[in-house]
Amino acid sequence: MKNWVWILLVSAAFAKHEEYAGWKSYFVAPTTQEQLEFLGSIRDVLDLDYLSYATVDRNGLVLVKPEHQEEFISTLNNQGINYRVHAEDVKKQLDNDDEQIEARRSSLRSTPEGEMPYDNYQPLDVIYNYIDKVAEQYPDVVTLVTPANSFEGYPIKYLKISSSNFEDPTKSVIFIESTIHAREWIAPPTATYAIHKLVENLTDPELLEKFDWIILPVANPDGYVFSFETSRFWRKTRSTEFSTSCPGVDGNRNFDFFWNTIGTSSNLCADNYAGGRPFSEVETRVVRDIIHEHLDRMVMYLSMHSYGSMILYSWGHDGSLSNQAFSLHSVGISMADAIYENSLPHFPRYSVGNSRLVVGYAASGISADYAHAVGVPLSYTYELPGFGGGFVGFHLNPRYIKQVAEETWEGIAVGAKRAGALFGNQ
Ligand code: 0X9
Ligand code: ZN
Repeated sequence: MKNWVWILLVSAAFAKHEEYAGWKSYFVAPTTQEQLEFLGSIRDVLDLDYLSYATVDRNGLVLVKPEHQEEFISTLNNQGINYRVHAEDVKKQLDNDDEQIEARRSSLRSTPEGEMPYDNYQPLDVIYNYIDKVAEQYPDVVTLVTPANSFEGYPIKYLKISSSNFEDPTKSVIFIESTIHAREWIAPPTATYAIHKLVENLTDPELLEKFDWIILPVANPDGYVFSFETSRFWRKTRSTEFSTSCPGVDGNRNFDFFWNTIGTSSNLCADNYAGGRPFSEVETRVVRDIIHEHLDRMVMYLSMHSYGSMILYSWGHDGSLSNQAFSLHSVGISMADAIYENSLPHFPRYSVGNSRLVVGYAASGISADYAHAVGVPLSYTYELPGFGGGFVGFHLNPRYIKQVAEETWEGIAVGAKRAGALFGNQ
């Protein structure tokens, strides 16, 4: 083959974001619960990818593939649902985002080894260096646990944080799991910031006197790395057990709670593919095992996702309420209030409610429902702030990462205290 052909082939293969050529993104603005439900119902039919969820009074953002553009537009027009184009050319927008993030990276000081910067999105090795360093520097309070390797062989790491080595049976356990969905890059900073506030900068000693903490900042390291290096919108794991051409399982559909009954796809290439069986993924088994190991003392489980500014609770498959609904709602509101008090005026206010009703579509096999079903009294999915709060293209502007980490921590801290008071042994 001629040299220039090789050059063309190689550059095409490595051109970034090429797979998103022809995709468009739209803001959608449902004005009634029926319209919101309708948007949820066409998700699978048109293979739509909601990056940010709408509520009745707030825009959502949806990615639409080239082959579904026409039908998407005509369907929305028929239903009278308001929309407007966000990015005419998703690939170009991603290229712009990259440039801005890179420009920001090069204008900032370089980060000393083992520090966790909050001025930009961080690759896995920076997060892992930070976790390792904290564990090394604070051995009396922090234990690093590597229960397994991911499908591709990255260690899955979590920290146990305790002033009594997890040996005091009267303390309540709080579990923060983050980034089971790869592309949700605002999640890891909220988890590492919680570590920071419990270990390096403890301003509220009660949080260690009464609680033991488990923090898993990147539950899906394979997917996270893949979303940095190859496909920005990668969501799933990267396992190839069920397909080599379409790897990956949606970690938040892989838990054994009404598994694969609704809001999942049997198409192996779909973003909400539930896997061949419950807990087929090592990444979800790690989360399951942590829940069971500490179940007798675990009062709150948080699964950190994005985007939408929502605090969601059970049940996600049918929209019914659990018999803990009052506590779930009341503590959810307390967390949202604490966040609001520490938020910025132009950030959207959190919505709190049943996940199926607030998001507009049903989902089965989600981690928060599993945790609640097996006995964690307070179990939530956090959809962290995104669009509307200052975006560069598809990213929450990196200048707001710190803000989100800080305000989310205020919510978590209030939630922990209320969880301890309601369900703890002290
Ligand atoms: O779909 C999910 O797994 C969660 N949203 S995300 O954008 N982070 O993927 C939300 C699950 C909420 N539950 C229901 N919709 N029932
Ligand atoms: Zn998610």
